Amino acid sequence: MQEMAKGRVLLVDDESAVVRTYARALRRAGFVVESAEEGAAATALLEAGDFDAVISDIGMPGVDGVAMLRAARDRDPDLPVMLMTGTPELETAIRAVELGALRYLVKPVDAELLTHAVADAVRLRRVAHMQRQAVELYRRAAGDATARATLEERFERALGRLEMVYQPIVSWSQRAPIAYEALLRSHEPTLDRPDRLLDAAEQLGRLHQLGQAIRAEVAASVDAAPEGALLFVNLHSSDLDDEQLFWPGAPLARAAGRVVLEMTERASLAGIGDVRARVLELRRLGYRIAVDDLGAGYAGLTSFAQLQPDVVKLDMSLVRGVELEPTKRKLIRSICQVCQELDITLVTEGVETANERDALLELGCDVFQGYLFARPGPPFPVPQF
Ligand code: G
Ligand code: MN
Repeated sequence: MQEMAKGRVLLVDDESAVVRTYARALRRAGFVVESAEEGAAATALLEAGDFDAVISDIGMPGVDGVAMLRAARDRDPDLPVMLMTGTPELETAIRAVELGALRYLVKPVDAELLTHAVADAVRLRRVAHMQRQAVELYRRAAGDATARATLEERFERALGRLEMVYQPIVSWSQRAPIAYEALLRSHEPTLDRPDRLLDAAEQLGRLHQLGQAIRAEVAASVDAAPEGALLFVNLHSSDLDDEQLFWPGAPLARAAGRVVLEMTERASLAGIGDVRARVLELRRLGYRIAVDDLGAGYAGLTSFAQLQPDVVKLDMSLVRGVELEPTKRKLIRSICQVCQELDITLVTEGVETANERDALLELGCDVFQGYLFARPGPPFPVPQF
């Protein structure tokens, strides 16, 4: 069996006798040696081959050893280069070390010293290579762990700093709020938007925990709500898979008679087992059910049949500019009629202007939510009429 090579070495010197002698010593010690007698040829070899070490004369015509050293290190910072000189000068020695030469050898170099120096260099080269790989692995692992830890930490802080704000839902004919929608906020600055907080909960598999925290917050505010006003609470579709939602003793369940649970049309209910039965169970607990964002999702009117809602909330995209768009008006008029026939309360969301309000009134709507009446705020904002 052929003995495994100890490493590939590039030997450069403009004196062929030196090249011959040193190459023989290195080969005898088990190295594979390639050689060049001037800098340009050496540089070409460096570009083509992958060497474990370079040993080069300094003073050569053309590309000298120092220039070659610079080129070699630019290409591969882990490549050990040793420089030799017959006329040692302090200045070149300093330059060589500055450029990262591993050693500075004075000719004639003893064969044993030469082979030891090259063996050390090759070993260093391998260690450097492994170190680089290890650092790379470590960086990748550490990066993942840091990202996870920080999201987890931020989510934890956000949970501790939850706040529910409330926006009135008003009856125009009564000129009074009939309900308030609870909306999620957090004082954790990096997760202060509800969509970000929900995304984080989803990524961390903690949606149920967030839902429970929201329901507990709302439950704690029920007694402070204006008399007779209902509280609307947004459910995430995954909350339907949370047993806690169905416990009769859970904090919000005890106030179920005053609570309307909103199920959004934006997210699909596919994947949630037997939605009908679960919604029926919520009704048995005393909750009322609303379909949220009607007109924004893909479920279309099927959710009417599936959820048999007490309340339907028309998405603000249908409300926006309603006074200018006959198609929107036609659609809203039909929805309004259907809701009246089925005894469903229709809420139009996102009413921002008096023109929108008036157009909606003309179409038969009476219950509004939007900045025109009040922005969401701490419990419980008084709407303007
Ligand atoms: O998806 P859902 O309908 O639950 O979302 C209600 C969101 O709409 C809240 O974030 C609330 O702040 C926002 N909102 C409420 N009223 C208005 C409004 O008049 N205009 C706009 N652009 N947003 C509103
Ligand atoms: Mn809502």
